[in-house]
Amino acid sequence: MRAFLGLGSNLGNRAFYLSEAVASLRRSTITVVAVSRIYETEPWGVQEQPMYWNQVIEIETSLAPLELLHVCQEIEQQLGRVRKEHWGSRTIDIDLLIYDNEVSESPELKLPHPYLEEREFVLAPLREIAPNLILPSGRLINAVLGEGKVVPL
Ligand code: PH2
Ligand code: MG
Ligand code: MG
Repeated sequence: MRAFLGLGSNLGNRAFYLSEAVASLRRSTITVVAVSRIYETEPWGVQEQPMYWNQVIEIETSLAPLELLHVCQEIEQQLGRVRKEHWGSRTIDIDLLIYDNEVSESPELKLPHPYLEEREFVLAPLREIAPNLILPSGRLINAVLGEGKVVPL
């Protein structure tokens, strides 16, 4: 199945955490098909925290959505993620944005990602690697602009 993952880091060596996350995904059963540039982005939600670095990758996987989520969570833990405040600072966050045409409303996993189309820190890197993507709302990604300032590195 084809899926898109969103990566974010705003604690410590952000370049290291992003590249280690991609390397760890590659070492698992996941094939990384495309990797966007890194974008420096203003914090969305809770504003009093350091600037984020965000990236989106396209993957091919035979893992089911929950299995993929668990692989992502394991990598977050290996990279020192500590969950404190909701939307707070983190060394690494790996989110499932889109998984094929899967829709999930379970408490553990919401698909597509509920804020996908509002956040420019997700849309900008996603637009870069998938300019013809039709978003879950049915709109072409090139026609949708999210909120928040983002600058490619
Ligand atoms: N992640 C959040 C909350 N706010 N802001 C930016 N710029 N980038 C993120 O990855 C991010 C955020 C919760 O996961
Ligand atoms: Mg997130
Ligand atoms: Mg997350």
